[in-house]
Amino acid sequence: MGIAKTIRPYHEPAGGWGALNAMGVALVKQHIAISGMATLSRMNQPGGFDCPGCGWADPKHTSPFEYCENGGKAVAWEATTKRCTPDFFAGRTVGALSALSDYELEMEGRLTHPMRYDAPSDRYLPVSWEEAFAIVGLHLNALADPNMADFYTSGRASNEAAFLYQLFAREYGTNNFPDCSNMCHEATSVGLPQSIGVGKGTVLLEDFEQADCIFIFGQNPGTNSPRMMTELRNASRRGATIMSFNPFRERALERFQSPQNPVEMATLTSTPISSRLYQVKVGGDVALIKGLMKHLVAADEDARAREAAPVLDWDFIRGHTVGIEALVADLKATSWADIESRSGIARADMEIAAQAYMKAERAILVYGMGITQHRHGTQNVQQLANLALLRGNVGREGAGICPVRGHSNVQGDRTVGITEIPSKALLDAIEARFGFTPPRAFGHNVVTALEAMVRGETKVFIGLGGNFAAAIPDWQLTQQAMRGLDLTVHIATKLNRSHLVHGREALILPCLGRTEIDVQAGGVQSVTVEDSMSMVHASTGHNPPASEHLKSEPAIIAGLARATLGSRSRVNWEALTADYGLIREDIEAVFPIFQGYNARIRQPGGFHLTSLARERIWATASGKANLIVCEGLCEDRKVDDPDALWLTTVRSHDQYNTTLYSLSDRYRGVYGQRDVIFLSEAEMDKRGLRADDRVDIVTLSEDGIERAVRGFRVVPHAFPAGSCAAYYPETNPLVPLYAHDPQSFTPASKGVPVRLVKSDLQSGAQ
Ligand SMILES: Nc1nc2c(c(=O)[nH]1)N[C@H]1C(S)=C(S)[C@@H](COP(=O)(O)OP(=O)(O)OC[C@H]3O[C@@H](n4cnc5c(=O)[nH]c(N)nc54)[C@H](O)[C@@H]3O)O[C@H]1N2
Ligand SMILES: Nc1nc2c(c(=O)[nH]1)N[C@H]1C(S)=C(S)[C@@H](COP(=O)(O)OP(=O)(O)OC[C@H]3O[C@@H](n4cnc5c(=O)[nH]c(N)nc54)[C@H](O)[C@@H]3O)O[C@H]1N2
Ligand SMILES: [Mo]
Repeated sequence: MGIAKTIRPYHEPAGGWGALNAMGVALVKQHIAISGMATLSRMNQPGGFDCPGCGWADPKHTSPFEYCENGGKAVAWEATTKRCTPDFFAGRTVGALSALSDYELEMEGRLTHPMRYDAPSDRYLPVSWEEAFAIVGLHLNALADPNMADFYTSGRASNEAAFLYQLFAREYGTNNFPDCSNMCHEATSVGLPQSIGVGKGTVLLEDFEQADCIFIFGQNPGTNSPRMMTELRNASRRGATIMSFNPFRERALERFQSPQNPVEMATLTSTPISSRLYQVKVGGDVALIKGLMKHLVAADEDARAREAAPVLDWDFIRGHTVGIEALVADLKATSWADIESRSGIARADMEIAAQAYMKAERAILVYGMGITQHRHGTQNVQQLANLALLRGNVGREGAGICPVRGHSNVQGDRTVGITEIPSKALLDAIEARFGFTPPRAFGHNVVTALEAMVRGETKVFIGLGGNFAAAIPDWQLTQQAMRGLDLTVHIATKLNRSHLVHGREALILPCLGRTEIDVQAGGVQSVTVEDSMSMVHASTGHNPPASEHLKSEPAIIAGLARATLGSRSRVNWEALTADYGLIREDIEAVFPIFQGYNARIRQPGGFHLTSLARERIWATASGKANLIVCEGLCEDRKVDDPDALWLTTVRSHDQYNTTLYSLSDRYRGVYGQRDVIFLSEAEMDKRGLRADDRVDIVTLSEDGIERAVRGFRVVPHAFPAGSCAAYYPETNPLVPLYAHDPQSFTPASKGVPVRLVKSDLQSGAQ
């Protein structure tokens, strides 16, 4: 790694030459030369592959090469020329591998062979595909109840792979589909349907061209969806008001230099993005949004008293919503003092934002993990929906709610049936199409899956991608539970922690990545994905596979299904693997919104899955959009420790979830290290701490169990009172499994009550 551990504030705008330079470094690190650049040029192009990075949309997938630093890193990570071969495994016990860091594990490169854990030698040894499939079949068929197995999905899987996966698990007999989105946008999937009848966003990329006002809550686009910066930069240049609400002053939310713009690059100029950044306290969003709405309601009453134009959109509210009286009553009953102290933002400052919002003809509310990953995540989402509805900002051009999805196909996986709480319509449609009776009982989400593992009820875990063991909360408890399983199976492209935190038997099944050519009996195959704006389009790999032994995800799932279900299966797995067009025909039969699927993906840019809320049709029980009251200000649990701080766990600029591209975080000025905690000077003074001191971070647990990470370096940062931040996943041991949103079960990884203890350790090792 070789980078000195330094803290050096970053004064440049986001993007720009720093981003181009970082991209070059990533290519060199992955040993990719010119061919890497050729690969990049096919990203998000007609006939090319969909970027395996984030779920942000592309301008119809028809624009010239759109440069994105972190998209480029995601591709370089997959297209690396490094290989993790059986020789590598032969030389190391799993015990020895466990001592390597997550960064070192993935730096070994692409997995090349199916591997099986051999307990006597504590090593992974090569295994044939047929044998691997048979082992899974044996285990699954030996279970007394199919609900003793869990089928996890990470959101990179294509629609075709995800559909086959749910079909396999449902024919086998379970709805146990813990999914990465359970830790991510589940508060959206649960909260928005109650408010507006759909669990997805209501905007298209075009809407950004028309919005006068864009508010960004708890989302870091410069790092996690850099292609969104193009929309923000254009909006800013047009004179739209952009404001952000985030405990960090994220650099890209302040200033951005577009690597696509020759003038900005040559003259080292940049575009200011947010006209104001509100540094809300960690967990203070319900208070903040209520403050904004309280201003709107007051301004509306004032306007109406003066017989001026109303501030609220009363035609919309009366015609399309229910609950306005209760909402207004709640806002009036909530005091400014409470709103200010809980949000950390002064009433007068909130008024400036409210004024900008009420002046705007069309506003978009964008949000990310800072909103969803709380015990009150669903309530956060619903208060944002209220804010949009009060001014009729849903179902109009240039306006809407925009949850920014994480993984590139996390939304699509959900659309094609990865859900532990299937509707009757879905199960009936599966039964009608395939002729087997799927289980009706609801299954596990991530939290309930982990609880069942902890209780010893689960025996088999299968992971379609992802790094479950590292992404989950409460490692001490949950990783130990994973080690108690009979069998763990991971369909993966690179070695990661989850392969080492294994059950008594374990398999690693290496698969093709999205950039690679997928040849099946019926010829070269494409897959399809759905982005954050509900656009569905095809993705076709062009690189030769990393190894001749790899199989595609659909082929692996079909292999598992055949070995498990044998002749009792009603599904023709071979035919579906030979031609993914047939999988799409099945998807279309089960989900009528995909009508004309195979034809429509041939259109450049793909097609849009209509969202009813966009048409102002409300698929709620009331038939209207619901203005939902949230009691109080979500003070989280009473924490009686006067030294308590609220910790939020965030991504650096150089990671993709549990994958670390480097140990640095350029925009936040941190180099060569990740064991740091960001804290304001005021909070440091209170604790007698100085910059570079080392502290242990200890959760204020409710169950008496000690949760701590040790030796983290204090980095002064202008941060709100009572709040602090550190990196995910290093701090996942601090997030208790019980600390989740009771409605959506999203772990509260953005709101952990902690205290700091001076540490003797000089490194961040636990
Ligand atoms: N390069 C890259 N791209 C990615 C990913 C990646 O790891 N790397 N991950 C992908 C995935 S799966 C996802 S879900 C998305 C995640 O993308 P984001 O939603 O941007 O995720 P985070 O970085 O976890 O946190 C978002 C922001 O929330 C702020 N925040 C923290 N706590 C609070 C709070 O209490 N209130 C408010 N208002 N803000 C808060 C943080 O300061 C941070 O700026 O990105 C996707 N894209
Ligand atoms: N404390 C805390 N915890 C969090 C979060 C947080 O903000 N804070 N964020 C949460 C969120 S938003 C999410 S989405 C989860 C992420 O949880 P996951 O989705 O489970 O994790 P990733 O790190 O994205 O998974 C990386 C692994 O995916 C595999 N992989 C990559 N590409 C492919 C592919 O094409 N096919 C297959 N089969 N495998 C592939 C590689 O082996 C790689 O090691 O973590 C959650 N956990
Ligand atoms: Mo995510």
